[in-house]
Amino acid sequence: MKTGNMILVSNRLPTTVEMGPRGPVLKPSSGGLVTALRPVFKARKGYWIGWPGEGPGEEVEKLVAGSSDSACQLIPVMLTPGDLRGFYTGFSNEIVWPLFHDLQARCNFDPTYWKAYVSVNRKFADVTARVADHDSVVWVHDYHLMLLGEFLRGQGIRSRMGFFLHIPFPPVDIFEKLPWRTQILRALFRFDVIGFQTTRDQRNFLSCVRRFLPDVSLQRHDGETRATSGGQVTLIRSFPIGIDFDEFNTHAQQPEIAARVAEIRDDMRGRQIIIGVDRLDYTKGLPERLRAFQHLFTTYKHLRRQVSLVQIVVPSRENIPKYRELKLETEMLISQINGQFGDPGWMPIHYIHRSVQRPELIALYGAADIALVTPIKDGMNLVSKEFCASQVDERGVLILSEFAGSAEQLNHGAVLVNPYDFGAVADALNLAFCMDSDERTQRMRKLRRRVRNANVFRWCDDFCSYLENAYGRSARAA
Ligand code: GDG
Repeated sequence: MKTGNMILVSNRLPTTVEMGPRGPVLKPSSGGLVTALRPVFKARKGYWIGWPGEGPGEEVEKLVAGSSDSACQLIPVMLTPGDLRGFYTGFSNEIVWPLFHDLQARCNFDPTYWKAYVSVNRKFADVTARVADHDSVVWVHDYHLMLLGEFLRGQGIRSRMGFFLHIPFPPVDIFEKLPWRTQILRALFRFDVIGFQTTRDQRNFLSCVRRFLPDVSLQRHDGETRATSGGQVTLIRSFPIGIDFDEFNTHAQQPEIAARVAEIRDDMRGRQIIIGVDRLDYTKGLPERLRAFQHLFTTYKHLRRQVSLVQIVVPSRENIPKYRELKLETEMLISQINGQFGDPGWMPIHYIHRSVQRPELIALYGAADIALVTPIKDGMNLVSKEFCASQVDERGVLILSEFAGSAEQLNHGAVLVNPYDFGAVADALNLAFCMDSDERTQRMRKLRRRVRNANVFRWCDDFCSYLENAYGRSARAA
């Protein structure tokens, strides 16, 4: 079969337009999806379709079209402020994001959001249909674009089409709260392949299909499920996303980074460094982590002055009130802990509220003795993998939430915790603090092997060859 252009579609492009003093300028986008996909598409020919950020329409289109981020051509989907309110802030981030992370009480099921979601998915379909042909491979990413398959098929696009969900898929008793549950499930079955981060998400999705689409026939075989619905065959499987291991590993060994690692360790001399790196998001479990940290100094008094947490918090979705409240709560807890336990020679928490440059991030990962990665729910969590890839001297301990997707792969080397159990997180910190160097090395070696093998390039190849294969199989079945 002839393989045509790869067309990647995601809510955001890898570069975002921002207004500078002399007009719009392009900046790299942040967040897990773009970080993961950027290296894969740097070298690949094809198109990347997405929203480029806010700015004056024509200028933005010209700027994006002329940018040379990669071999891949960037195609902007222009959205109005109204689209962004209803589709992005509203449906995507006030309904799907909290619901799919099991936080139904945070949802705002405003019916106008659904209209905006439908209309923006149509806009994405219109732009995609302009470049897709029979031989294209269309790969749609994430929860913002769950209706795209249906609209593209409606426009007569018959090419291979896959969908990958970067966030968790919730259990049936949570998913059923979604007023548009049937429409969304139905639309997903217009893709040839639906991919999830973990087997847990795949299982949850299949339970929802059984409950709400009884006409879809499901056949399980060897980790994958073949779904037949109205003559179309869709294959469903988990594809845990990875990182570019070599990039972190190689950078971490460069002399400038090694020097920066030594400098950080010298600044924090006499104490173990605990690192936390998160977008400011309630799913990342920041208040819970801080409460566990507070608990640590009351139950393990000998650890006072012996450890410091360096917590990077990257600003995110600041126009949503719940995110602004979270920032206040986080900063209040940090100042409480520093006020309660700190003294002139020791600060329990070093708080960095901005995005740091990649080399500094790698140096911080490399300098840390312990990484504290405790989301209350996470599709995968790339930070847990980046920490391992940057630990070239293999002495760091990874404390990881059981509810991060990465726990399915990293359970043999990490210390797993329930992030809601403050006592257990404090115990894990004490265990990591006291762990001897042999055990640290043994655990970190296992982790690094796993992260190196299941890297992002393999993930991409796996998904794409599976999609190719699935298409062949469904074409034969049709
Ligand atoms: C979604 C899913 C899934 C963070 N701070 C800085 C910085 N980062 C980078 C990290 C990492 C990325 O941001 C965050 O990725 P995560 O996976 O932790 O989280 P989400 O943004 O929520 O991503 C998630 C992911 O998609 C991929 O499928 O794993 O579950 O929610 O790469 O390094 N980068 C720099 N400076 C910072 O200060 N340069």
